[in-house]
Amino acid sequence: QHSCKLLIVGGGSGGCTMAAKLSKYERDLIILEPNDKHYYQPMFTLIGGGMKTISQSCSSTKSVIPKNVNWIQDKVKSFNPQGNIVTTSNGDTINYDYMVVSVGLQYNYDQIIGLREALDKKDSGVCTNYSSQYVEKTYQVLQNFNGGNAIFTFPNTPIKCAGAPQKIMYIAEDYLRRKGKRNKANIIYKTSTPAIFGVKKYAQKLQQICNARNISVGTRQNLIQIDSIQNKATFEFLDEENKTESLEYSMLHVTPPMGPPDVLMKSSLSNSAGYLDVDPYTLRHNVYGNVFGIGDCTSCPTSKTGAAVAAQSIVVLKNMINVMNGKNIKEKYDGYTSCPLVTGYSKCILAEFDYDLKPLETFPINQGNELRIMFLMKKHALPFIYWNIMLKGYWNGPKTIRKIMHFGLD
Ligand code: FAD
Ligand code: UQ1
Repeated sequence: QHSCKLLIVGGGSGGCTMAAKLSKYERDLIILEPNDKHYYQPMFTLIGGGMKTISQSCSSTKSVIPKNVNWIQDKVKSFNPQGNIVTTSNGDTINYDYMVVSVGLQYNYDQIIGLREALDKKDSGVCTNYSSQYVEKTYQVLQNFNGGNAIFTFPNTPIKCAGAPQKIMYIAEDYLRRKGKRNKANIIYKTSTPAIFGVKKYAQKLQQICNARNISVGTRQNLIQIDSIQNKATFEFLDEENKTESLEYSMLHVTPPMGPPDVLMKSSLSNSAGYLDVDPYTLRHNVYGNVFGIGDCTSCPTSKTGAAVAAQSIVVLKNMINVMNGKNIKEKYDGYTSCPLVTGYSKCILAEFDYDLKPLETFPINQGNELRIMFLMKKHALPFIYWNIMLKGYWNGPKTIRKIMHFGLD
C-alpha cells in the first residue's frame, strides 16, 4: 500500500550507496532493508585475525540511510516487475516507477553436510569469516590451535570477495609463526577453482608465497561434508569421478557455498543461473528497462566486491537519471573490481582488475608485491572511505586517483 517513484531493494553496500547518490536528485525514495545493523564486511578478515573487533565493523542501519530517504524495515517476498510492484514479508505492497535491486548473495550452508552444526558447536574448530554471527569464532579457534591440520576452503560456487578464503589463511600462518607454533601445523588450502586466483599476475605471486611458506594448495577440490564428532572433513575431486578424500582437522575455516537469494532466483528478474539479469556494461535490466542492479546479486561477470559496487554506483546513477529523463544511456562499467589480498599481519597485495582480468592498478608501483602501505590502507583508510565517503554518495572507486597517478606514465 506504499507507492514511490524510486524503490531500492536491499540496504547493504550497494543499496545504501545508491540511496545516498539518488537522494541528491530524487525525494520520493523508499529503501527496503530488513536488518537494523549494517556491517562493513571487508573488515571481517581482520576480525578473524584479531586485528579489529566486531563493533568496529558495525553501525546502525538508521545511521547509514540518508535522513530524507524512507526506510521500510522489511524484506521483499516476491517481485512482480510486469506490474511494477513488490510484496513484502509483512504483507505490504510497494508500487514503483523505477527500481534498484541490490539484495546481495545468500549463504547456502545446507549444501555442506554438517556445516551448520559444526559452526554452532563451540569447540569444533570449525569457523567462517563470512558471517557476523561466526567471525569472532575464527580468532578463538586460531588462539586455541595446538597443532595438526589447519584447512581453508573455497566452495564450488561464485562467492563474494574471492580472495577472502585465502587471506585468513595467510594471517593464520603468520599468527602461528609469531606464536612459535608454526612447525606443529600443516596449512592446507582446498579450492574448487582451477588456480589460486583468477588473474595470472596475482596468482603467480600467491602461488610463490604458498610455496615459500610451506602451504599446500589443492585445486578442484570441494568440501562436501564435515563430521564434527571425529573432526573430519570430506572433499570431492571435481575432475575425477567418485573420488573423495577425508582429512582430520584441528582448524577448519569454511567459505560457505553462495548463490542469489531465493526470492530473486524464483522471480522473472533473474537469468538461468538465478542472478539479476542486467547488461554487464550499463547495469540496466535486460528485460525491464525501469530496473537496474548493483552489487553481488547481479549477473555481471566480475569478482563480487565492495570495490566493484563503488565503480558500478556512478554508472547506475548516471544511467538511471537519463532513463528517468527519457534520454539515451551511455555510461559503461568496465568490470573494475579490487581485492586487497592481506598476506599477514602487516602486508598486502592490492589486486585490481577489469572484465578482461587485466590488472588495472591505481598506484604507479607494482601492486603485485606484498606492501605494508597497502595493508595500512586496507586497515585504516578503506573503512574511513566506506563509512564517510562511499555511504555518503561521493566515492566512485579510485578511477580518478588512478588517472592522476598515471598522468604522463601510460
Ligand atoms: P550486501 O552488502 O551483502 O547487501 C545486501 C543487502 O540486501 C543486505 O543488507 C540484505 O539484508 C538485503 N536483502 C537480502 N534479501 C533481501 C530481500 N528479500 N529484501 C530486502 N533486502 C534484502 N569487498 C571489497 O571490496 N574488499 C574486500 O576486502 C572485501 N572483503 C570481504 C571479506 C568478507 C569476509 C566478506 C564477507 C565480504 C568482503 N567483501 C569485500 C565483499 C563486499 O562486502 C560485498 O561485495 C558487498 O557488500 C556487496 O554489496 P551488496 O550491496 O551487493 O550486498
Ligand atoms: C574500494 O574502493 C573499496 O570501496 C570502498 C573497497 O572496500 C570495500 C576496497 O577494498 C578497495 C580495495 C577499493 C579500491 C580503492 C583503492 C584506493 C585502490
